[in-house]
Amino acid sequence: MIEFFYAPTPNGWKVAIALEGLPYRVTPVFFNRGDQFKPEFLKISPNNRMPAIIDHDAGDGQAPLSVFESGAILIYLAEKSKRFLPEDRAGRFQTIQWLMWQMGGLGPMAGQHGHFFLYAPEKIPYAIDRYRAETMRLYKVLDAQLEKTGRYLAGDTYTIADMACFPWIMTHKAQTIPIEDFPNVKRWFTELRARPAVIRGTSLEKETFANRTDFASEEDRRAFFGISRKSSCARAHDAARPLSPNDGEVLA
Ligand SMILES: N[C@@H](CCC(=O)N[C@@H](CS)C(=O)NCC(=O)O)C(=O)O
Repeated sequence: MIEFFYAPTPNGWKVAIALEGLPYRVTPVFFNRGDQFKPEFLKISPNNRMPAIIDHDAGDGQAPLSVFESGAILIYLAEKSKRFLPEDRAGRFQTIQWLMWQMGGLGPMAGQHGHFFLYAPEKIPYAIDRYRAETMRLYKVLDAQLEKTGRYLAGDTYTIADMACFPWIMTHKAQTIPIEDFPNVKRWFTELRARPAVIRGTSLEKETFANRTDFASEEDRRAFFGISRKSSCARAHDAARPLSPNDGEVLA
């Protein structure tokens, strides 16, 4: 059984999608009560971020194995299930390079754009313009790759690279990124959001997190959402808007 430390954000959904079909249980990470800073969580995720997993059945009588960083978790799950990561070297590295592109580029840049565009207490045009331009550039790169393959990021096969990128493209509407300008991204996004595992993964534990702004006090709330340790995901959490993969309306 895999224990999945989860909150409903793009980085959480990547792993939720990949876990579909595997035996797992969810341990919710409530940012509003500081679960990510608790010592027992820091033992498995020293960067105080979700997602993280513990595989209690790591195989061959091995001790439970924990993994943090969503990209590493996706590779771990793909190796375990022998799905979504091609075995041939070319396909494997085609997948891994686009996964790394998401982890180092699309996620952080779209995340920063979401932060400055949607949630920052003051609107800073320089920051908004910088991250918007970079996010748009990355959409263009994604579009060109999807045009080249005609199907998925790594070719004809759906892989963990697609799972990693999809939840970030879900943010396009809230971030007013004109997806119409990226027809291959739109085609790919439309196909992926109809996949049952994607629908289930991106809807995981909606009810559990429905009321997630219940901070003990306004002071606690402000301390958590203060600039010093504020991530855009946590602000999305705070905003508690409905998450709906079917219309691409989601925050990040
Ligand atoms: N690179 C990390 C990023 C994880 C991350 O930023 N998680 C956010 C939610 S999307 C988080 O746990 N934030 C908690 C906080 O801001 O204290 C990954 O991909 O796993």
